[in-house]
Amino acid sequence: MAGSVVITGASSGFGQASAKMFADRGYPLVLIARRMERLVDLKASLDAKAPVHIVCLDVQDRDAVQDAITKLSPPFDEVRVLINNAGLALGLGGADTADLDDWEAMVDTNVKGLMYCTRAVLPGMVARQSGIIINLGSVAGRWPYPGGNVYGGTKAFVQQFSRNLRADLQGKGVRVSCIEPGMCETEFSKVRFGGDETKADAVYQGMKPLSAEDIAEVIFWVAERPAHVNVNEIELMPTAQAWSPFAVDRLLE
Ligand code: NDP
Ligand code: 8X3
Repeated sequence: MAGSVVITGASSGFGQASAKMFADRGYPLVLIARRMERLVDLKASLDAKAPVHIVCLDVQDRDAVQDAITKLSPPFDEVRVLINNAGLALGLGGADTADLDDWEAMVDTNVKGLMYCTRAVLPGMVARQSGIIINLGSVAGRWPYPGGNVYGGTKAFVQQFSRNLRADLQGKGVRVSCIEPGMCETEFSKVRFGGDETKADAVYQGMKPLSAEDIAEVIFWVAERPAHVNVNEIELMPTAQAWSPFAVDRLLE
């Protein structure tokens, strides 16, 4: 296969499911996350199917991201697909009580980390006049909900950054897509609630959420469209999820 697939946040959820899907087709994989032991286990499970290079780094670390991408050697050095997936929500509190450290960590990861990875792969893609960047947005970047505050704001950035990348990259042979899922059962809610599994489980109680494999299938389909087809945005939700009416605070006189 020509070109590698770089997946950030490959140690869990969408990233891990995507790694398995691309490995089944033999693509050289560059798998990035902070938890080394997870990456080692994943590589061991994929080694028979595809070449796998693991990189333990924090996408918030600009120099580490740049270094990891520029030092890739064959068969990984020509990045064909970047899946900008590493990200997180921290907390579901109101804006007046939220923890500023949580807010900064979301901005540093979901916005700045995604920027660093994008900037690191783009010169090579533009020089080769080919490649695709697939960004993980969220319904939270399109629709407000209580407690979504900064998390939703970071995902709105991802949506608009994706569109602006399309504008910059027009005529350069590089495609950009933004995938915006709704509720999906991964480690996402466990992370959001600081490891509280009871709270995380309650999010998906009594409904059927999307699975990581559902999202990996969409990512794979988007990546595999022919070079002249750019899927701009895809929003998807579990059938059980939809919108609420406007909230109205009625002042009783
Ligand atoms: P998971 O928590 O299961 O996976 C998140 C992945 O991101 C992990 O592999 C984690 O690895 C990695 N990650 C987090 N922070 C960093 C960092 N600073 N540096 C490197 N890697 C990092 O969540 P999902 O798979 O559900 O989420 C993936 C993406 O999809 C996120 O961007 C999320 O916001 C988005 N999303 C999720 C939805 C959901 O309902 N699950 C819906 C819509 C969008 P490690 O901890 O090892 O670094
Ligand atoms: C994750 C989906 O609805 O929990 O991005 O914000 S949601």
